[in-house]
Amino acid sequence: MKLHVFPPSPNSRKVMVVNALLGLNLPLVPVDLRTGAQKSAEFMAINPNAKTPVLELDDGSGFWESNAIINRLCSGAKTDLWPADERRYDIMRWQFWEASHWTPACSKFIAKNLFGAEGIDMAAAEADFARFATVLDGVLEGRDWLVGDGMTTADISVGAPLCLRGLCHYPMKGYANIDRWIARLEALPAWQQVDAAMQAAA
Ligand SMILES: N[C@@H](CCC(=O)N[C@@H](CS)C(=O)NCC(=O)O)C(=O)O
Repeated sequence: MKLHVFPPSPNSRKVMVVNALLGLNLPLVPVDLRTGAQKSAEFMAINPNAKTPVLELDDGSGFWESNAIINRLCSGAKTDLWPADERRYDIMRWQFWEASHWTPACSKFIAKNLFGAEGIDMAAAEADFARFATVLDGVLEGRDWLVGDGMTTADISVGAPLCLRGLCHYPMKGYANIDRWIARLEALPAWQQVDAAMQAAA
């Protein structure tokens, strides 16, 4: 198996962190989104959505959607990152929340401050960000991790978009529980390894 990734992207970060955390050492195939490599016929044969990341399986087919990829990788490794009990429903809940609400809220700041997009209503973007950051911060009150007592793929999925919070000026003031929780993720060597790959690709 191989992972097709663009290291600066939060969704690629998820699969790269899990690859490192589990010591899978799956080869990383870089896909430079800035050059449109994701739209090549070769790449679209493994992901017709023309998006990274993709897990290329041994038969050459592509398995896409970052949250599904990380759960699948963990399932093969039998790790508490994806525990084989009811915590999985809670993890999936956070992963749906991340994809449906959290990443879209962060994306407005990425579009404006990284890609220079014009015409975004930034007041609305700030309100949207505050709405969901308040939910996350509230749930993290008195907790180290989102689900159960240990880190799971929920933390990796929800934490990933925050890798761009400084660069893209997310309005992060006033969320002390998020600050503490993301610092825990950022202390992981696996997270730092992806930071290095992100900087090298930038
Ligand atoms: N829901 C998908 C989203 C993937 C996604 O949006 N990837 C972005 C990078 S973070 C991408 O490849 N964008 C390139 C494009 O849209 O052309 C997942 O979680 O894997």
